Amino acid sequence: MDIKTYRFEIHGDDRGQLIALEGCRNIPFEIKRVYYMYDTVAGVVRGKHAHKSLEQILICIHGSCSILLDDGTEKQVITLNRPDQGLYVSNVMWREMFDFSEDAVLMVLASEHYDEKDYIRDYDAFLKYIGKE
Ligand code: T46
Repeated sequence: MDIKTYRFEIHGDDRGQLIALEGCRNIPFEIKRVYYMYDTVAGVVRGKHAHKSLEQILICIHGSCSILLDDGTEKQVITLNRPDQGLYVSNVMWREMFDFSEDAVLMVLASEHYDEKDYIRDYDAFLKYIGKE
């Protein structure tokens, strides 16, 4: 599986660090939505779905967490633990987020507005959708 990760430029000076994210520049799509999760309960697994069209970049801007990506053939786990590291998650990719540190803040940049109809929340339905059933 071809996993795409990004390392964003850090504009650091004697005041501290700053990272700038711009749609269609260092983010590969127009950003239509930003959301983030924090205070995640220990041991919880989030996600467990795929999207029909949505593309996203996941950035753990504080703390750490792990992301399982599954294209229906292969699975890979990526650990996010740096505010300058982004993980591209394409459409039609099953994802699960787990192993959140207590202080984790996972920020997501999304290519589309929220649309429940874009979700595939059942794994067998996902396999069927991609013709792997
Ligand atoms: C994804 C992974 C990485 C909204 O009202 N607007 C939103 O933009 C989002 C993302 C969620 N919600 C509501 C819908 C649910 O009532 O927030 C609640 C929790 O959402 P969900 O259970 O879908 O959260 P996760 O963490 O399982 O999944 C989220 C995204 O939904 C999903 O697109 O790829 O993060």
